[in-house]
Amino acid sequence: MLRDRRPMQPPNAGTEQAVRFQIPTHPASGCAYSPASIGRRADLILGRLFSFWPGLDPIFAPGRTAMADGRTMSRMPVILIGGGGHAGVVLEVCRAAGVPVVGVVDDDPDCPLARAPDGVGWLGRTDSFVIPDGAGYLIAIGDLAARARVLGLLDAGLASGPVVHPSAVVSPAARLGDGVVVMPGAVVNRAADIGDHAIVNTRTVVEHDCMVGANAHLAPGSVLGGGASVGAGTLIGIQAAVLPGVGVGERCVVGAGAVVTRNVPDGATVVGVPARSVGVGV
Ligand code: JB3
Repeated sequence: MLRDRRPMQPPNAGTEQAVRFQIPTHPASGCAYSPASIGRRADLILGRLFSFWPGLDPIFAPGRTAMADGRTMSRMPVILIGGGGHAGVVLEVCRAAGVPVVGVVDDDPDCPLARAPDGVGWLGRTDSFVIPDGAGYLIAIGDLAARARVLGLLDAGLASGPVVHPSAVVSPAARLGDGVVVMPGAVVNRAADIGDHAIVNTRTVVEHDCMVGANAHLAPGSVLGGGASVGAGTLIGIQAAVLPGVGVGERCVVGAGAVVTRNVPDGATVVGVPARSVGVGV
């Protein structure tokens, strides 16, 4: 993935592979004025307004959440990296939060998000896409290894700020890193710290004083007790729990429904109640 800090270019300038900041048209319908394409145009127009006149966006995005470090949720238009099932949910979170989505970058031009009637236009493949000025990226792939691979291709300065669904509750005394997506119904309590590009999935609870590393995935319904920690690149499975004060290392996998009662070393896979090691992690 390349970073292009030059001004926007006219169509067809430069290499054929460069994909520019443009209003995407839906590849399936090709219809310029379908409800979906109108939605995409609205996303893009709002994004342009926001980038030129930031004071406008509270009018359009009342669900914005203030962050403890003084930032607000992302206000820049975003490009989704990955266009599968997870990306569809990320798209809805962005729309609910008033964050404009420019389009999707996926190695498959026919990915589900590009095909969906309410989806967004396909912009290009990861290795040939040129990120335009004025947009940030959100990694919208669920698989942690794929996320890490894609992140390795990106310029860190371009990441979107955090995006929070309006139904989530995030303490003003919590910190969310860049590229974090907080899904519907999640709770992030006081003094919790969520690392860059981590996924706080649907109805997850991150209690007070938790530390979550970069690119970790807290799967739907998982619960971190107060002061628990989760290392970078670790998956906490669906409805798993980590008891208060317990630490899970980096690149671990905690199986669905597991209850972690003791510290877990880097790279371990643990399952069950209480959780026991069964091998190596991601
Ligand atoms: O369980 C829940 C709530 N969500 C799951 C999520 C966490 O992970 C979901 O049910 C899925 O199991 C999975 O969602 P995801 O990652 O969207 O998987 P899938 O539907 O298979 O879509 C992955 C998309 O990423 C595909 O369109 C791939 O082509 C694309 N992709 C994979 N590797 C990539 C890359 N795209 C780019 N640009 N670059 C890559 O390296």
